[in-house]
Amino acid sequence: MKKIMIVISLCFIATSLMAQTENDNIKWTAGRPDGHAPIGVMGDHVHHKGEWMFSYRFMTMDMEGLNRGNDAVSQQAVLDNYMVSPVAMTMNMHMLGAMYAPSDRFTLMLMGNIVGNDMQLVNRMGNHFKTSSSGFGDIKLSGMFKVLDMNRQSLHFTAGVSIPTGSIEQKDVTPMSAPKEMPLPYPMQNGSGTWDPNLGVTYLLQGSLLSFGSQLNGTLRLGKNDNDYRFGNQLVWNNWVATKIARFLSLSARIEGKAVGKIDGAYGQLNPMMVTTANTQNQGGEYVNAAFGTNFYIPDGTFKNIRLGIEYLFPLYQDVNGIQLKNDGSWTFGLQYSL
Ligand SMILES: [Cu+2]
Repeated sequence: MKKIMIVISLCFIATSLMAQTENDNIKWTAGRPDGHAPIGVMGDHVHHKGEWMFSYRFMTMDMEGLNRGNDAVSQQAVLDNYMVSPVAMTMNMHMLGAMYAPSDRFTLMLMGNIVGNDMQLVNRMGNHFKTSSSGFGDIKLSGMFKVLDMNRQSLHFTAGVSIPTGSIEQKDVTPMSAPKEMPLPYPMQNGSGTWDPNLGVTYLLQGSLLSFGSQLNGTLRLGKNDNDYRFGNQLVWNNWVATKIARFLSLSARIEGKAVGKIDGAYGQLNPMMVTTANTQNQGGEYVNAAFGTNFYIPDGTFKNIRLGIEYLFPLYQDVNGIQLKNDGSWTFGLQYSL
């Protein structure tokens, strides 16, 4: 916790330094490498009337080892209560996005993804096995309303909905079900199965060399999906500082706080004693992550307005509900092109 407080204080010091850059009447601009947030942040900016933007992101996340709450727990302790224990998991996600601004005040955003999950597990006999799932995830449609744009500051509200296009019927063969397939646990599904509204607010501030952004985003899960459950609500708070070290290059640091609720309801086909991930009590938690990244931006010439972003995110603190795999860090690579 001490480490987290130090990093957060550093962010605030950086911010107050920036506040001292003179507040002339220049408007906030996307035309610099840190004019977009670190690539792991979504919906951080709006566009001018008539502008389009297309983006592609690849995210890969590793999880390994087990936590009960805030503390590490051994595989043996898990196998005392469950027939199977997760060992590690890798999640890969390809994300495609499009943005269009019908006016200076309003920007539309559409995001879709293809997700692939691989989980390694071990049973009480010590046999290791793997399960996999992949396919389209949920599609997210958002509208962004700019409410402030002056003195190098910008503020916009985001309202969106996640459309349940991702499958919640992912199955695979396990040693217990062979040769048949069985339904995979909650974290291995491609989508939420529910229509999830989300609301957000984003504040941006630019100095001559530094920039700062803060975004609060909440996702509500309403109703139940076809398998009689809904994932937990989610609240994410992101804060980032970036420094423009050249016309085409910036470096960024980010702190992310995240709270995810437990699953409500349960899928009757999953046995909660089989594996931790099939138990609705072992979902969600509180997380603080830190991330470092870089944005590369082409300000002019033939490839003007192409942007490349790379970001590495790692956990500072994770207090999970029940027993869950530990987040080990994730990489995001992205390409953005506006015209
Ligand atoms: Cu954009």
